[in-house]
Amino acid sequence: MRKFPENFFWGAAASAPQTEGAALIDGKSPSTWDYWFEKEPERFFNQVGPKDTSNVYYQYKEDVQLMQDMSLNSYRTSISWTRLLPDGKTVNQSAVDYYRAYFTELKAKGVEPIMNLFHFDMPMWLMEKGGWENRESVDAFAFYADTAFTLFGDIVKKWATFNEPMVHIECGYLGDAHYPGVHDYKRAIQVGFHTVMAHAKAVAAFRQNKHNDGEISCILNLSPVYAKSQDEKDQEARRLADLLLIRSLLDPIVLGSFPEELIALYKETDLLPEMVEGDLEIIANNKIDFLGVNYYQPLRVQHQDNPNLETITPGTYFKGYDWPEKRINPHRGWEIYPEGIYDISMRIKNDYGNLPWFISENGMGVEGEEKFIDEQGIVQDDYRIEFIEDHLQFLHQSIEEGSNCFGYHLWTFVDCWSWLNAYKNRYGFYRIDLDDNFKRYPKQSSFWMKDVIERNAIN
Ligand code: BGP
Repeated sequence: MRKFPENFFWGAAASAPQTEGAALIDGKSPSTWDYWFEKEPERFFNQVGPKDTSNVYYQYKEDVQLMQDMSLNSYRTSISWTRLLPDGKTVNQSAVDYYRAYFTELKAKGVEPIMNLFHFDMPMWLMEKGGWENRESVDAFAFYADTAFTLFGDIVKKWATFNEPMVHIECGYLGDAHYPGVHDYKRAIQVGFHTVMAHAKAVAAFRQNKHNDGEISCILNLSPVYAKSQDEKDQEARRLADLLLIRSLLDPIVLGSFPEELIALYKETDLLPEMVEGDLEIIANNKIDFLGVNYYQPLRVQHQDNPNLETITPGTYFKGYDWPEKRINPHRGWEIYPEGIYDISMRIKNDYGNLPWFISENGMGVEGEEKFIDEQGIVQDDYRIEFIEDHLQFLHQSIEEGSNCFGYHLWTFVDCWSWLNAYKNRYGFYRIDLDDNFKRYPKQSSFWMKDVIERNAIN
């Protein structure tokens, strides 16, 4: 039996825009997702939109009860910026009532709330002014963060500023999975810089805010990067992929400064973002207390021939490759590589001061999961149990070797809506029946996990 440390955080993760529903109800103003769905519903899987996320706004009590029944001791979700401050300035009292009641309920049932502030849900009023491209977004976010600390700091003791900021940068400005879906590396880097500034100013507000005595973090997707070979060129591709996709955010957020190699590369390619005097000092002075790490699959890269420096993108420097021995999740196509969790863990220990951290997301998406429902209505998700157990083994090993990991959260508790993919891939411990008022049914993995949590151990 492999025991986990005492008081280990066992839980699950979600976000407001993916679970709340009540999209434009009780004063909430539109985020880019509400707007986009209205404009182009055909982009979304089966044309299911933000109104039809997991209905948590109305069913949170039932969910919290299920969490307690499963013995979860922590849960991460987010606050919706456009629900709390519909115009960016005025507090919406129904939002305050809802969040206070929800967080109080979690606490009352022994589930520690970890609250994140931004999970890809840019307010539309701000997007109309350029979103993260506009410097105004930095102070707008810091104001929102400070408001949340004041209103909820007496209940919430663990906070996060952003979830996977690399995703809104990449998917919105180097791809088209997020609004506005443009392809422009210079703009992407400016968005990235303003995001880091917004994070640092929110941390600064947190340190000054008298209404809370908690701790603050940021949640990053840290897919470890592996090279195709030991060949020098492939190793260089690995180093660049890691620099652009991992260290560009991890370093300023944890260490307080951007890697020198990154600044040099941006100077060389005329991509340095615009900064205001004093910005780097604010970043240096506002480091986090703990880190959230989302891990699904690694990134495998090889050298890219003929870099095209005119239409520069991260792919200019490296390209992906198919690793022949890959273990694949056949229901989602993503690689399964539990060893990756060990490598991340050791890296935080060795290169990032052994900062306290937790797995803030790990999980297995399954398309067409209804085919695994048995006569009792239970999804027989042995594949998910195996997935979690394999990852926990490597996590456990790293803790034995001194990693400062304090928790593991599965993505997600009840099946939720996932952006353009809507309900295509299911991830939850609980299945949601969309044809029957979002009714919740346990999956086999929820029984298995309850047992792990109660023993605080895996076999
Ligand atoms: C993470 C996000 C989540 C969620 C998850 C699953 O990157 O933080 O919001 O979407 O990925 O992704 P998908 O539903 O696309 O399989």
